[in-house]
Amino acid sequence: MRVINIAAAQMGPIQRADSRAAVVMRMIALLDEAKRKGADLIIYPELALTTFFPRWYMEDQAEVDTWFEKTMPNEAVQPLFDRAAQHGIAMYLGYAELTPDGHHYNTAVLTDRNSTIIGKYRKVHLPGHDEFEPARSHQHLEKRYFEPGDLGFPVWRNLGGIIGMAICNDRRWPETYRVMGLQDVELVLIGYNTPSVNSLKSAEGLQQRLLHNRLSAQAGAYQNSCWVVAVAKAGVEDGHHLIGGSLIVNPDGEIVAEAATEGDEVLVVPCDLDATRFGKQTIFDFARHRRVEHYGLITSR
Ligand code: ING
Repeated sequence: MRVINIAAAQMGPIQRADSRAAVVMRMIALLDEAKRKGADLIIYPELALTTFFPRWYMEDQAEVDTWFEKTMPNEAVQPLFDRAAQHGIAMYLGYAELTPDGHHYNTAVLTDRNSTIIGKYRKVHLPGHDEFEPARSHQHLEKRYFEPGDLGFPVWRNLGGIIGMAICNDRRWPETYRVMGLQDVELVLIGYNTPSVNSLKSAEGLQQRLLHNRLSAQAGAYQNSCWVVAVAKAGVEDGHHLIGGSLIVNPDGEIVAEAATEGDEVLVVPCDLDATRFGKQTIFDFARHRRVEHYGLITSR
């Protein structure tokens, strides 16, 4: 048994006018609750420090950059890092990263129990568009504000297991999980901000979004015999609704916990990393069963 007590820390809406300080206070409250429930690791959403700003069309790069963190940690989030170290809880934290040489990424970091950053991931699959599209009920300008991630899909040893990271749209792509699966990943951490209304296909409703959220995480978990934790920023941000549905999926693809609200909510589940072994040694023993000579199209197109 290699049990990690995992806290999925779903966050409710962050309004455009909300300060990072106010958000960090909410995150610390979630962290304290996770501690009370015995957590070893806490997962926050994608872009957890601000509203989902890619819904807003901006032309002034100086304004765009106000949504980005120039260093991590920094003055605004240091209280969170300090509290996590005090609790001895490792973190997955999603935020907008502006590098010293001027690159913009949709990023997540993984810390150890001392709040030391041991891993960084930059979102590879950027959905949406890069110019204002009047036909849309709302904009989704991730391709305008972020560059595609340049770090691939690494995994790290932490808390006695092999942990990988992804962000939001990444969870819809099987390649995301398989590249980590080929590195023997045991736990995939994902933050997301998912609009409940498709800006082009108004018919796709909340229930279908929640179905696809479950489907993506369950398939990734089952087909790579790993745990998947997907955590939402949810609720209505300046009139725009984001789905909740944060969930924890076991290596058999079964949902073991799912958020009941669209607000700040902590789910804590004991996850035995050894539960990944059976699948990896039998049905998903990649070395024994995969036939890579037939897979060329996946990397060539
Ligand atoms: N958000 C959404 C997501 O992939 C989206 C974008 C929604 C794409 C619904 C397709 C369908 O969950 C982010 N931030 O990627």
